[in-house]
Amino acid sequence: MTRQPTTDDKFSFGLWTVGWTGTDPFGLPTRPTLAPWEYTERLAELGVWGITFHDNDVFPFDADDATKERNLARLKAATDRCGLTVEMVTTNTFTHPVFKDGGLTANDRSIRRFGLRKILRAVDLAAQVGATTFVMWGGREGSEYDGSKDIFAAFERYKEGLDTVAGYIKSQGYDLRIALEPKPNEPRGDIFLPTVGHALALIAELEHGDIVGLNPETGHEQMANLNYTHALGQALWSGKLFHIDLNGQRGLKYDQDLVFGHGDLVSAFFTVDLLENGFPSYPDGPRYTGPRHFDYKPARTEHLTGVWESAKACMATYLMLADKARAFRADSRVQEAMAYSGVLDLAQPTLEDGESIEAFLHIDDGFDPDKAAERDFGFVRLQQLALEHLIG
Ligand code: GLO
Ligand code: NI
Ligand code: NI
Ligand code: NI
Repeated sequence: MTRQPTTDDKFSFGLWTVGWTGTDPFGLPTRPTLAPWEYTERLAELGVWGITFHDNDVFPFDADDATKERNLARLKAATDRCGLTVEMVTTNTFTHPVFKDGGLTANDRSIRRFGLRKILRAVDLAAQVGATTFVMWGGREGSEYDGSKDIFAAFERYKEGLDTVAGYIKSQGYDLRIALEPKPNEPRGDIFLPTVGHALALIAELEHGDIVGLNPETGHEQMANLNYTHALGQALWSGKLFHIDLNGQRGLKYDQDLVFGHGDLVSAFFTVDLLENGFPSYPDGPRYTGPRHFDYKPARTEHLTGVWESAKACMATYLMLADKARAFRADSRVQEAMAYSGVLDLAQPTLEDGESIEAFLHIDDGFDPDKAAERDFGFVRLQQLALEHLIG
């Protein structure tokens, strides 16, 4: 077993994660519903630093202002009492049937206007509780049938919506950044912004893209058969890794939201290695310093005790992997293997400083492709050393 988490570890949990009662498309709840403020004390005891929530995790969709304020005050009192930080707030634009065709990209304009207003109100709420990240997961922005959407118009409206929200944040002077959360499908047959790459491309087209970044989720990238660690790496390289949703997924199926590490463990090891140790060749390069946020679902087979066990497991696994990733990087055999593999050579620019392209094109440096092709890279040895640290 590893050490007990502390607030310095910056672990955070969505209220909807530990609060999931086990309802799925085929089954009724298997656990009781608790009030949002009934989770805080236990989370704090476990060493959790922060919580996150959707507007409607705290008050019902149709709540009046008095109810909203009362519930928020109650939650705030509970978080203050046990020293939890509300680090992120998000909007639910997927549960109510009104959003069945999306919030920002619904074909029905009146629904888009309603959806945008709901998001803007949640932005106010986020600022009110001191959150610094506003996640936007467009779960219902998408389609089942290709003929049902004008894709050009959908992207026009997505951009309009995001720029309106980002512009509003700036105009209000809120200390808040938007983090888009890509997902390929579920609940829609196809969701817009299916991957980190798609989201980065949209952000590049925004007027207020400077305060819009990403909240990549382990399982979501893996549902698209993609490499989560690469996604984090590219988001970091782009200066856009604003937040993360850690969990576990086993292959191409529905969004499993398993405990972190209960999916692809080797991938989880390299995810933690990147988050904790950064890029091997860039000690002063971009690092993720935000919350270690878990977006998972405690299996519906478990009692409430299992909910706390699973939250503990997410953090314990992260800490164990962090220890192992540190030992991996410090191991002189690993450093040698990395050098042999040329991992650190990739940081060297391909062209000489100021080299003229004309000269470069005509240079005869005696390079022999057949000779170069003989090079051994030793990637397998390096990977096996990682495994040795992971399970040895
Ligand atoms: C669903 C998403 C969802 C979001 C949440 C935050 O698959 O992961 O849980 O993370 O709504 O906006
Ligand atoms: Ni998810
Ligand atoms: Ni998920
Ligand atoms: Ni998520």
